[in-house]
Amino acid sequence: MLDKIDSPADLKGLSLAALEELATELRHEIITTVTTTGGHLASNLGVVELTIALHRVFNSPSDKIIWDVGHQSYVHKLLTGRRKEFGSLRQYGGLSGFTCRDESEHDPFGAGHASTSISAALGMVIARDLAGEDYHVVAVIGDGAITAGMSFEALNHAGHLGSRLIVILNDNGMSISPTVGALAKLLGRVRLDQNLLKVKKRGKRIVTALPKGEILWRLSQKLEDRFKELFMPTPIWEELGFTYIGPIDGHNINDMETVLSQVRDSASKPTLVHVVTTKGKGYSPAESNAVYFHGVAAKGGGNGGIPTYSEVFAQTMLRLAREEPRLVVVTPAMPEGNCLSIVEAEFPKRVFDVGICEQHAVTFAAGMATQGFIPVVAIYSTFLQRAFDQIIHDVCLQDLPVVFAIDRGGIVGDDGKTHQGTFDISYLTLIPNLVVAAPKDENELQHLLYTAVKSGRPMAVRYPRSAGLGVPLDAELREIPLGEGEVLRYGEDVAILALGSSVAPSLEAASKLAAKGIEATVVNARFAKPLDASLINDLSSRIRRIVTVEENVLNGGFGSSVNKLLQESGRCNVQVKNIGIPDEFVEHGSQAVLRSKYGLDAEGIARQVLKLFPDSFKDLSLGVDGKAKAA
Ligand SMILES: Cc1ncc(C[n+]2csc(CCOP(=O)(O)OP(=O)(O)O)c2C)c(N)n1
Repeated sequence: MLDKIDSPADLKGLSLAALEELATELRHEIITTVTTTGGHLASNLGVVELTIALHRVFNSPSDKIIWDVGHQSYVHKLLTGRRKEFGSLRQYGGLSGFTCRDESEHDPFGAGHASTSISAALGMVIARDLAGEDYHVVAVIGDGAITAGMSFEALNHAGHLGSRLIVILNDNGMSISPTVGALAKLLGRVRLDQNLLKVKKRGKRIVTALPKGEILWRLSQKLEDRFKELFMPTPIWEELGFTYIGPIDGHNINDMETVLSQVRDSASKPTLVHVVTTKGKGYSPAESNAVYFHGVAAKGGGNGGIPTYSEVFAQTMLRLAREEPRLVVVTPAMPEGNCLSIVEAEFPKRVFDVGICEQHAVTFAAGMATQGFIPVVAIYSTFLQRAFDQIIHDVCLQDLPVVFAIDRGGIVGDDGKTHQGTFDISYLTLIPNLVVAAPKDENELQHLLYTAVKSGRPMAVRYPRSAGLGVPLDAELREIPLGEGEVLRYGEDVAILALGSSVAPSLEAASKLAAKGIEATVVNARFAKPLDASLINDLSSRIRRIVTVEENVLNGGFGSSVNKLLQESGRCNVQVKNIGIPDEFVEHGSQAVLRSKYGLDAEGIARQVLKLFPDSFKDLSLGVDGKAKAA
């Protein structure tokens, strides 16, 4: 079946039996591919029938289907002409793991971050109406993503405008972890109600056989009304100005087609169709453990037993929570990614999953800090972008002691452009009062977290997505003086100032350079703010070439702060080279491939340092394999 589908048009004439067969093949294709390439598995298995129904009822690309987050768009990709490239999912140069406007005309809006679909869809709706056109706009959003403030801002606005917009709420009860919050509870009652409805249907068959005056009959009518009052979430959506339809079984293609066709043909105002699905549907390991199978790693991964930075973060939090009763941890819907289960298990009242609500997470933490608590916001670099103003206005302006534990800083790899953590050093170092640090290894991570918790200041500690370097973890935690770097290696030809994950490859680059007769000093900067001004000034008074290395955009990054310092210190005679990410978005691919592309691995760093040397060194240029090449 799947071989015959090149575009959604090929779905239109198929029988229900053929569609069900197609659903099975789609699941098979997704399971075999994603368990090799890595990617979002359970979410995609849950939307197979929904995606088929959407593409049969609507006419993409003239009708616009917008997938929130875009992580569940694999079925959509397979049905919209991307089957042949599907094996390249998330690989360098291959298909993106999310929706992407550059990839297909069937992706009207790119995503990767959650909760943008209703706003984008509403924008398209208004553009359509202003242009006098007549297509349908459908936003598909999960029960996790709809809890974000941005979704509610959009719902509120959509209800106010009253224009024809279709929102499909794909409710599987799960974000990555179980969805949290009052709305989740309300939706949970509806899902429960589905089961109750089944029981009720059976009961009704018996009861309707009774004469109308019977007590049992009257009781059943009362119960039915009570069920509706108790369980149906209609009022909340209706009050927001939407027509509510549902709940519908999201694995029944027929039912969905019937409802979606009705909505397509008759809705004239915002309409929310509530579809209930099972995350991981059709693959029992994923159905029974949707959290684990939300995202799976590519084949051949593994850390060789070395703990990841995220794991060391969580272990450190556990230690600190035992010693410091004022410590609390806040996560915006990422307890899994941040490995927080060990902390939550021991301190369930001091770990807060606030949902996909980064802005709220930061201000919520600020509020707790005003009352003497020490909140640690555990967050991915890319998602912290959402809370830029909250960091400035609510935390730093009031100089509150909130710790930002920033995971996935730098190049994250296969999630691609939407997820790279390559901006945080820039957007954090410009904020007054904030200390910004990055450890050279997992041992230093624990000391910097300890330092941050003790500091009484707003402080960010940024670390990469990877296993640690395998260094031993000190038993005693110690405070590192704020703004103090360390010299790891001495050499008089060039000083390489490296930040965080760039320290290890810089050291390796220094060894390569030494083999060619160039002696490099290597500094673990540790702090992007405040800089170790005395160390940098001292080095620049003795060494004529300064190189900075960071996994961050060069604009406004660590290197640019060093440049400013050198300029202010009047070091005009020093030759400076900044190594980092140029002014562009970093696409998807493995971390190794991307680091090599941007010259951020040892080889690339050594090659760029060599360029600083006069003609006498030219014949020392390194080949791509790291061996010296004769000029
Ligand atoms: C702003 C933002 N925060 C966090 C994430 C990480 N994330 C990706 S998918 C997801 C869960 C989404 O849940 P839901 O919308 O219910 O979709 P499901 O996977 O259950 O189908 C989260 C938290 C993100 N993509 N964007």
